[in-house]
Order: sequence, then structure tokens, then C-alpha cells
Amino acid sequence: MKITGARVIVCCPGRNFVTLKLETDQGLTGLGDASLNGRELAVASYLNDHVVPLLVGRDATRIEDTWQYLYRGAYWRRGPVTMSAIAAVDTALWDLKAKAAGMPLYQLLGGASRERVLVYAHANGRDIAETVDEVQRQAALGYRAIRAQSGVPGLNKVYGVATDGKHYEPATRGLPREEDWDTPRYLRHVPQLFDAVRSAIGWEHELLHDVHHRLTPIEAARLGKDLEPYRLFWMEDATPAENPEAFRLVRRHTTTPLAVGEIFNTVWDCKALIEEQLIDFIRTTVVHAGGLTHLRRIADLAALYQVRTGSHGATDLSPVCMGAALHFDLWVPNFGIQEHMPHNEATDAVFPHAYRFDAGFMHPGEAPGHGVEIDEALAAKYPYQRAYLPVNRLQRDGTLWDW
Ligand code: CS2
Ligand code: MG
Repeated sequence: MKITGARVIVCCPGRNFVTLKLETDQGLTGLGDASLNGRELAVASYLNDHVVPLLVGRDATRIEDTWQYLYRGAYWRRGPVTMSAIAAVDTALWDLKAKAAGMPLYQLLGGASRERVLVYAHANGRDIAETVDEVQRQAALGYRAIRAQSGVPGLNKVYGVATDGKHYEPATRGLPREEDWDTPRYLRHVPQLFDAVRSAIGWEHELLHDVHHRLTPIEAARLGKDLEPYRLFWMEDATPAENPEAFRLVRRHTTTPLAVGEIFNTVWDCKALIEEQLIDFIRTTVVHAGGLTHLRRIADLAALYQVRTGSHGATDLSPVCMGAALHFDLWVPNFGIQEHMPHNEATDAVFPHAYRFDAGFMHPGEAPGHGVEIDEALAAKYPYQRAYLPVNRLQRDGTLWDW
């Protein structure tokens, strides 16, 4: 099966997505997600200007060789732009191979290791009361695992909370929105949030929280200790993970499980954290960590140290990534949980898909391949609109901080 065409489709049905479509001499097509929130056109250009010319004429069945060719052949390795581009090619090739074999992608990975995939929802609120209400609403929708994020008294805009009370979307048109931050206020507030949530929801639901890189190691250790009574499923991105040693300090002080990795793009980012068992869940994704070929390698390393997967699944990862992720989640032996932020209606219409949600779990469906397609005519009605993720500044003196 030869690749005869490769096209990059950029669209914005409410938010930007980058999709790679491969065409073959057998009439089959394969799709890969290449969306990188706030830097979409960098990946589109990497694909269009440097990768697509290499693909036409290649044997579409040689997934591993193509991965090695694009990773080692670039000379300049790793990084979110490179690895998202490689991921898109890899995912499209796995989609093609499964379609050619007439089977759902999870069968090609090794078959199902479970009947369904546990997912977690987002519950956001401007204050504790609103967040508790949203947690209860998500539980009523059937979710067994719920992430709780709330506004912090005295801060105007913080990560994870919609300012207009609607669906949370961090990327905004125009220049990056400036959010404000104050760690002492946050550290005082979050234990109160989970005390209220646990009091309202009881102990039958898993609760998660995303610190989103905003604490120093000792502050993260403090929060982990303070949250222990509420038995979180995980505390995510407790401190920036460029320095994995930071997690040695956090780990020494708390038994709250730790999750990291949504911004990682190769196994090399994960290695020390996994081998020293400094984390409990690895959050790497199909779209940002080199596709299924590389994500399997990360999962296999993690399995040696009883680290489970917990792939990122925010709305800035397209339905193509979600579809491929659910096939991965159904197969991977050391599965933990899958993030699920439902896309808006316009996005679901642009990307028809086989995956389904049911009572707190998802299943990728039995369609050949990853089960996600793109309606190109509809996608063309939503042209790219430049958008940026926010930046964060300390409220007290304006220091640029982690968002
Ligand atoms: C967040 C993401 O879902 C999460 O865990 O960290 O929403 C993240 O903020 C966005 O994906 C950034 O584009
Ligand atoms: Mg996160």
C-alpha cells in the first residue's frame, strides 16, 4: 500500500485543530491529529513544508520504519512541534493499517485488556459552591471520576475556570490573556474546596485536581499533605517537571498520588520520573508524544514501575486523538484513566466518530481503524483563527509565572 497523497487540514469549529490526511493507492485514507494549542501553524508548516514531501511514495505499511525515519532523519530531535507532526503521521498510518486489515485499531495493538475505558470529567466553578454543584452535575451524568477546579477568592482569572460561567476554553483570540496568581491564597483555598466536595459527593467517586505547574516543590508537598484526608485519585502537574528531581521532594512528603506528562513529548521526558517511581500516572498523549508507536513504549516502561497511564484528553486535542487514545486505552495493560472533555457540537460534526460515552466509561467502537473521520467540506467552513493560551502573573508584583 503506497502513500499517494498527504494533506494538512486546519480548521476552527470553535477552536483550532490540525489534521493530517493520508491517501493511498488502495483508496484507503488515514487521519492523524497534529493539534498543538496556541502553536498550531508551526506544526502545520512542519508537516506541509518538511514532512509531506517525504511521505508521498512511501510504503504505508512500514509504520515503525517511517517513525524512525522522521525521528532520527530530522537530526533535530524531540520537542512538541516535531513530535506532534510525527504523531500525526504515525496515527494516520496505524489508522490505515487497521482499515486495511478490516479491524478496529485496538485489535491490531493486541486486543482488548478491558471491557470499557474509565474516564474523568471536568467540574469547574467560580467559587466552591458553584464547583460543588458542577461536581454533582457531572456525577448525575454518570461520571465515576471528576476533576474539580475552582476560582480562588481574591484572584480574577485562574486556570480551569470559565469566566463567563460557560464551557471552559483556555485559548483566546488576540494576544494572550493575562491571568493573576497568588500561591498562599490558592494553598489556603484548595483543601477547603475538597472538604466541601467530599462532604457533598461522599466517597464513591474518584476526585482529581490539576495544579497546572503553578507550585514550587515544597508548596506542592504542602498541598499534597493537606489533600491527603480527601483521598484524591491524583494531583496533577504539582510542580514544573523539566527538573524531575523536584518530584523527589514532593514524594518525600505526601502519599497523594501524582500525575505528570501532558506536555511531555518523548519517553526521555518521562524516564527519570518513572524509573524513580516519583509519579503514579503518566499523562502523555497520542498527539503530543509521537503517536501510538511511541506512546506504547512509554506505557511499557511505566508498567515496569507500576506507573499507570492517564492520558490527557482536553478539548484542544481533536476527536482524532480521542478516538486513537481510546483504542490505546482499551489495549494498554497498565491503564489508569482517560481524561474526557466533550467537544462542542460543531467539532463533533466536523469529526464524525465511532467512540461513545456510557455511564462514566467510553469505548472506541468497532469501526475499522481508529473510527474517526473528517468532513472536509464542513471543516472548510471554519477557517483558522489565531488564538493563544493565557499567561500568568503574580498578583502582588507582576512576575511572569507558570500558567
Ligand atoms: C489541562 C489542559 O486538561 C488538562 O489537564 O492541563 O486543559 C491544558 O490546560 C490544555 O490542554 C492546554 O492547551
Ligand atoms: Mg493538566
